[in-house]
Amino acid sequence: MAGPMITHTAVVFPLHGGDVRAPSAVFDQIFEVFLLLGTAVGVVVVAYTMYHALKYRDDGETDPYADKVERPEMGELPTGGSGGRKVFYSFSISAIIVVSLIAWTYSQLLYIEQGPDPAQEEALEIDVEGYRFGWDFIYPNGHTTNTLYVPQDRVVRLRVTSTDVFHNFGIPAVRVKTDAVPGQYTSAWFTANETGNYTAKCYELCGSGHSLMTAEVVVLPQEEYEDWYNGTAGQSEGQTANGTASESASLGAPTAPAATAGGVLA
Ligand SMILES: [Cu+2]
Repeated sequence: MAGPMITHTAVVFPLHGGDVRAPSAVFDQIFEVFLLLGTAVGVVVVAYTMYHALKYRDDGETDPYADKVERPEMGELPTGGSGGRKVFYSFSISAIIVVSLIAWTYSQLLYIEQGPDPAQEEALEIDVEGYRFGWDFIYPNGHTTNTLYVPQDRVVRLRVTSTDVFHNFGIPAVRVKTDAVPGQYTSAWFTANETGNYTAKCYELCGSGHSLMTAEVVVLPQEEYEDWYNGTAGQSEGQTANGTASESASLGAPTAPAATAGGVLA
């Protein structure tokens, strides 16, 4: 693919910015539903087991039900006394619950994959370039930073790539994470509902500085972000990939092939 395409679009803040369901809310809900159902299943199974262990315990007496029930022989499938209806219902209800859960979870993950309707929400697009060992953030006006500034309650679409080796860009606080692969772009999106400082990290082992390959993420109120963005023209702080590559080479880190390091995004 050719170099990063930077489109010059006006910054427009939609009035319904906070309406979009954030990925963090989606993942939290999936977690809560599974936690709740898992707990419910655990309680039912353990309670049922304990109850029957107690009820049918060997208390030293002879079988008090000997004349009332017909005991299954060794190897015979118990029918539960009603033609296997109990087994049938248990299986059916379990299957319905499991299949519904899979379908629901899948629909939630599809939403994460596709992102909110572009007609409903105009996204802020930021290019992310990983290199050993740091991140450049390139804004629609071409401004480049090493700190990711984003407005609160706004859909942010990231186009992530790498200028040398495989990296992986992730911000745990807003539940976004995607591969940074040289020569191609992967996209991911998030909305940050609360202002504050967060940390982005590299999640693909990429060399001696991998664990230090972090970037600060600052979520600003929309007006503050707009002020910052309007004052950014012509004062970029990003590092070039080539400069970083030669730095790491002098530190003894393995150097990527020339075609990957410099050629792809030149
Ligand atoms: Cu990395």
